Amino acid sequence: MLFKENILSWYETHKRILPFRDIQNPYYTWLSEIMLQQTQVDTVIPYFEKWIKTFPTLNDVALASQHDVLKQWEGLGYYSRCRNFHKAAHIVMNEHDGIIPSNYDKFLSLPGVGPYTAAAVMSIAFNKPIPTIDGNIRRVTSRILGRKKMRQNAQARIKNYLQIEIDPLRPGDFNQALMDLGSSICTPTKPKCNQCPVNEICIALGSGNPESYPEKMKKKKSPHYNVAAGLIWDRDKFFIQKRSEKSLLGGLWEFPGGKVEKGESLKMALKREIFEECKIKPTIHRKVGVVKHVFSHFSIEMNLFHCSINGEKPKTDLPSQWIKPNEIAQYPFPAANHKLFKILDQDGWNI
Ligand code: DGT
Repeated sequence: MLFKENILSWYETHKRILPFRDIQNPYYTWLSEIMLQQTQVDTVIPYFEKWIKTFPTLNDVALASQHDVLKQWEGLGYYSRCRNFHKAAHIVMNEHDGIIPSNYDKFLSLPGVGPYTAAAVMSIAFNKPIPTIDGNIRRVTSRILGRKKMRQNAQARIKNYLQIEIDPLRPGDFNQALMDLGSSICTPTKPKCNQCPVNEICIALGSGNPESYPEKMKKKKSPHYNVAAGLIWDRDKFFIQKRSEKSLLGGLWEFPGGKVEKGESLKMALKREIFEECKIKPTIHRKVGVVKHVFSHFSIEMNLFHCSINGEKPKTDLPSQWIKPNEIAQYPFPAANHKLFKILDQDGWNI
């Protein structure tokens, strides 16, 4: 049975129609691959479409401010992807005459580009026979080869197999066919093996229990933090600051606050955090609300309190602003803050 022929002819009739596919534009391919890291296709599509309307070329990305690119990325999460893409756009404009490198190593050296993204862009946009190995493709191949344990030698075996099988004339289609096969047929649970174009050679299917391939890794329990933050008012404006570039959610705007430490009440933590960050002791009023948000490695419960200043002005090392509620749309905020804005819109913004 001809593996690549079957995979490619299945792709012809079953491929997902996506706005960044079948368009020879390396900028689109690169952007979509970055957006698709840790994010589902359905979530990415509207962001991708809005982004390319705002920034039709990579040069438009390079010319935009970090604030403006983060505003377009707002809600998509993992914001370092956006900051790195922005930095990489500058490098392409300044050091590569505005041309996205078609050399694997040169492209790999750009910020935010790892081996997976480099392989995807090289194969899809530049027709280079480099296999991509993401979670879907690893699962498909481990089943075909009957590799249950994902030890280093199994990973190497997968890579070798794909390197041999990849179609040198249509490497991008080959990689995308395997991605689509993994997401629609060779799914983690209940794979639809009777519809699979390569079921005849699948060792995992032959074993009678394809779902058990590859062996699932035990997930570490992720920590949960209680966070207290302050909506600090001075008349009709409240205080926001920009999170430091190096922190999680870097470059987004936030309310002063932070994690509750052991033995602290929410209000004690809030007082401490505001004093540490802004050197003021505001009066804490009623709670606006509490919202939950799950990140990749931990989750938070964020408690927001109305606060008012007592004649003191916050002193912070971070860029800061006093804004009115109707100005929030001008700033990129984390998703948890948007959940709190919804509560404020419903219950009223006044203390
Ligand atoms: P540390 O000690 O560096 O781990 O951090 P903390 O405890 O000073 O605080 P921070 O700000 O890193 O932790 C708060 C978490 O809540 C963090 O994951 C970001 C998230 N978050 C989302 N929206 C906001 C906000 O408006 N204000 C604050 N402070 N945190 C926010």
